[in-house]
Amino acid sequence: MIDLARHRCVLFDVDGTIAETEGNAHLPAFNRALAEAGLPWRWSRDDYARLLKTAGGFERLLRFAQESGNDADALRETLQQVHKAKNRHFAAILEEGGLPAREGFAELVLELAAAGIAWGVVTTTSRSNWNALWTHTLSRHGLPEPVVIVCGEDVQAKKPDPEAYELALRRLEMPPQRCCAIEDSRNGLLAAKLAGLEVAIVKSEFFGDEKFDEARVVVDELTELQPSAPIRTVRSA
Ligand code: XBP
Ligand code: MG
Repeated sequence: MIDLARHRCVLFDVDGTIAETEGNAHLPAFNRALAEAGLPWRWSRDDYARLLKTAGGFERLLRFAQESGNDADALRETLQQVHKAKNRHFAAILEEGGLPAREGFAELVLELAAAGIAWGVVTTTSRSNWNALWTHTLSRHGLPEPVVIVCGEDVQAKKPDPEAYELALRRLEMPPQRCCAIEDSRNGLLAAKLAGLEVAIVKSEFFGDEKFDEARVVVDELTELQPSAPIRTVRSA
């Protein structure tokens, strides 16, 4: 069980948790940027499922370059440009209006607010991607603004390192016992647990089969998480 009402702030991961951004926006944006750069690589959904084990879009590009036998160091600058272009395409895809928040997200944040519980964002995606999601997808729901936002640029080490969660707690001036995290991936789960937080997992498109034993609860949808109604633990198969 997880009782969100015991906490003063609920920290949300972004990709896969607030919206299914990976397959619907990051992946097509990567492929557009790779084509634009004249690189012959195109990623399928299966390629991307494997590459997602590496957190961070730039790190993902570097890893792919190494695995496909390229001199990743020589390609570093090109890949930095590809990553920037990917984030521009990501914003354009969201601006086109194609990506809703996950079912139950807006309702959950509004229920938390009504119960006096704040919400925050702890992601290792780029800040521009968070801004695009807020502007084009989330702002229409009339939500209170998150009380803390930690993005990839704010940390040296991405998830599963706990740095992003530790920074959020410092900014909030709260101990980990007063907050909990909602994540969709094992990397995110480990980052939050290492920072001392209780974690709820909501299963997502690419990470549904990962190992989530350390989570307090595993659910299929955010609609199953409510501040007023603690729910029973449902373990992944
Ligand atoms: C998100 C990521 C990111 C996105 C791409 O992790 O792993 O790398 O896939 O974003 P989380 P960038 O939200 O779980 O912290 O290209 O901006 O890195
Ligand atoms: Mg995620």
